Amino acid sequence: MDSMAVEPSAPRSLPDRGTAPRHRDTGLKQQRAVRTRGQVLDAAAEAFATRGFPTVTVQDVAELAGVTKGAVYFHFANKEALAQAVAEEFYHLLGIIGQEVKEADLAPLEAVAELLMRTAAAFRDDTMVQAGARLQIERSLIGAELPMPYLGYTRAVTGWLRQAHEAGQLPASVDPEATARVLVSAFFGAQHMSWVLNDRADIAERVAEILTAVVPKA
Ligand code: LUB
Repeated sequence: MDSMAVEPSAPRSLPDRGTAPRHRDTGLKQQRAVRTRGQVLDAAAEAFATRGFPTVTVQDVAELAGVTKGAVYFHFANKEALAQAVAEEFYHLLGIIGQEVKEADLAPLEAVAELLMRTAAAFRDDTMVQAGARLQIERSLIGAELPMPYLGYTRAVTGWLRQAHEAGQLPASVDPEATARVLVSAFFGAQHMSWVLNDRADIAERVAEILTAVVPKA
């Protein structure tokens, strides 16, 4: 699966409630269900980001969300489904960042810098992003398919580096695809180190120095 589609993902549909008759208050009930699902997803993100997939229980998520376990199970079949939904939301958010950078219409090297710096800020500030990244590290412990990591983001970076290369803004000897892999690998390592060593307080500086080292004039 593409891990960083630039298009926003389709709106999530509610679970099929089967034979339940339609009532006049269906709209309100649906609004409440959407809100509850969002609360559960946010609680799952908080739990996975801080404690990791293996130790979190559905009961923990229910308590954090302030709902019953039954309410969690109404929206998500099990803990694996919660992890999948959090990971999908993570890529949805990365996709929004990519789309916003694209729409800012920057010069290609500036776009790469903007993408990485905005992603760094999201890793620092957004629990859903922190949870998605942590779940990807733990993917071998999760009994469900998560979106393929890294490749979508690398493709986005490659596109801008190719443009810069073709416009003569990078030395001819530079391989845009390899440089994109280097940038994404360095970003991934830097965000992880910044998390472990400094609770992400220095992630922006660490990513800025990667940009300086790899694409000096960006
Ligand atoms: C991004 C991560 C962490 C790459 O899958 C992905 O795209 C990503 C998964 O852990 O960061 C951002 C350079």
